[in-house]
Amino acid sequence: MKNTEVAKILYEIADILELQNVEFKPRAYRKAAQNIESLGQDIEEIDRKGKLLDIPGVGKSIAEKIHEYLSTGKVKELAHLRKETPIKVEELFSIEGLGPKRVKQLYESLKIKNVSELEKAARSGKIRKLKGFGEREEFNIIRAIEFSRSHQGRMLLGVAEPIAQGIVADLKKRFLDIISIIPAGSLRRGKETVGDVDILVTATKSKPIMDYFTTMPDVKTVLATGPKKSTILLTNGLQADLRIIEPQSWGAALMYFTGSKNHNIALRKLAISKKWKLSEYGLFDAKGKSLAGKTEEGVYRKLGIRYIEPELREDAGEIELAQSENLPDLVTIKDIIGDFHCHSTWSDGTASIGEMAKAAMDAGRKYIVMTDHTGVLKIAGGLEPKDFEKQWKEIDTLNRQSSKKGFTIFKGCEVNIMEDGKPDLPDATLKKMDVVVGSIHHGFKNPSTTMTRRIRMAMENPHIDIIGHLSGRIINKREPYAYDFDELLDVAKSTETVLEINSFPDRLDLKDSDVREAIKRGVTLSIDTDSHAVEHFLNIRYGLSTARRGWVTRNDIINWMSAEKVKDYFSK
Ligand code: DGT
Ligand code: CA
Ligand code: CA
Ligand code: ZN
Repeated sequence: MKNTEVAKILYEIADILELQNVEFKPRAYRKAAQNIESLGQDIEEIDRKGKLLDIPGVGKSIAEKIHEYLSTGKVKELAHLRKETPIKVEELFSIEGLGPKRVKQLYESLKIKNVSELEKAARSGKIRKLKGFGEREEFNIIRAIEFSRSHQGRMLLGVAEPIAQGIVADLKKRFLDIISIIPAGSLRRGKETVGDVDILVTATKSKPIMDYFTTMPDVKTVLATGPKKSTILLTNGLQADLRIIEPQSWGAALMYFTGSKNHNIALRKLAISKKWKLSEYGLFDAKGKSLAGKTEEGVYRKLGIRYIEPELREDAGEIELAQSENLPDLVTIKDIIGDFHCHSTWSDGTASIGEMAKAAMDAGRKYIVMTDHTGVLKIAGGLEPKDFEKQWKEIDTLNRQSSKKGFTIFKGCEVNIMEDGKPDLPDATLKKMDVVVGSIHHGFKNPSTTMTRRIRMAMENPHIDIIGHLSGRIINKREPYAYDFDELLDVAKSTETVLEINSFPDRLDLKDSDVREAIKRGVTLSIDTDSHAVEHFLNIRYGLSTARRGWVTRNDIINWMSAEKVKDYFSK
């Protein structure tokens, strides 16, 4: 599928047009790109059928460019734009703090076109002299460049997973003799980023599968190839291995290549303590006789321990607990019937409340809390008290319709926690809402004592129920704010404030290790999508894997509660 590639081209056109101060068009290109990214269908197939115009947001001119790209591999207009504005936009935008306005200013005043020129200018003290910049901004740019450099090469789980599943689905469709196929490695363990994808396959005839894998349309480079294993780099930047596995070794290989490496090492030690040998080929006794290997369950059982879910396989105490039958019963998707954080066109979402409710219902939820942005966030279309009054009328109407389907829309908001720790909506408005999420969206760079006090005050506010994306990190882009997590866990516990696990692929905030710490301390969590578009409800699986990696059980979260119980829970 070339969907990601096409979207990337459209995003680039949007970025350059924005730098050229062109109005409206950037938004149209972005919208089309978003829709193409989340399309279930292959864009090439749609193009072949001449149905590009049926894609929402794709008009005649965008359709022409897509067709041109798919048939020639180029877009003349983009080449022209790049010549007019020769800036590596995507590269510069990946540096935290740089948006269109600043990138434009840097280009016009210092001719900065890419990150390496940016770094040179910053290190030689040229940036601090620009209007609107100072020493602090210059220092922040250098830090952001270093941060981004040290995180390169790892792809977000939410980007890699759909691509990997796409490859798996394609192979399954083409080769009907495939017995088992699965992406193992860090992806199967649900890690927030993956270095590469490790696909395992068992089939009666492996050569044609391998041949196809290394010549698929999206392959950019074949890094290694052989009868049992090949490694490819895709045009979208993903690196993937395909390994052919013998059926009798399937379980052992799946365990081995799921990892983690430390989990494997600990298991191997356990085998050795029984005078056995564990490898990717199976579990063998001292004489080399096979004891297990066909299934993962069989190998764990033979080793005398309960099956360990992939998300727990980090050698973080899971093997000991599996030996004593004390593994946690991890939360599953069945436990998630509600979503406490999503947005509509009332603020910066792309769909109406009704459309969002329908999408949540389709994703298996029984209720959502509508949490549009509030006042201060003008760019995100923040709502004022009188806007909420109007929004509630719409919600009441929708609820009268959807109650027949057993679905509830709760009234809420994502209120800004201001620098003084206060919400930017009056208490009188907050009081009328069912659930209030409080988040920080500006003023990130204060010292730890200030940030801790600010968040503490929000938790102590009786109207704020949930703290959204507490750390504020953006994976591969922005570090968490400075704050005293330990102290805040105490405050969350004593004020009964819920902490969110935000499922957005580049947030996953709280992160896995913080999740584990939070529940150890008895803090209650919610797993939410923060959806800004209908397709975002599907991101719940990434929040879920983060929760599972943090050893979360059903009792640690609020998402299993029925709508009636939610009302009850938050009215006290
Ligand atoms: P990644 O790709 O960096 O996100 O992380 P993984 O965990 O997918 O690591 P990767 O792709 O290098 O290898 C996949 C699995 O194969 C890994 O989780 C465990 C296993 N493995 C790889 N190298 C070794 C090794 O030297 N010893 C052991 N015991 N296992 C290994
Ligand atoms: Ca891997
Ligand atoms: Ca690998
Ligand atoms: Zn939000």
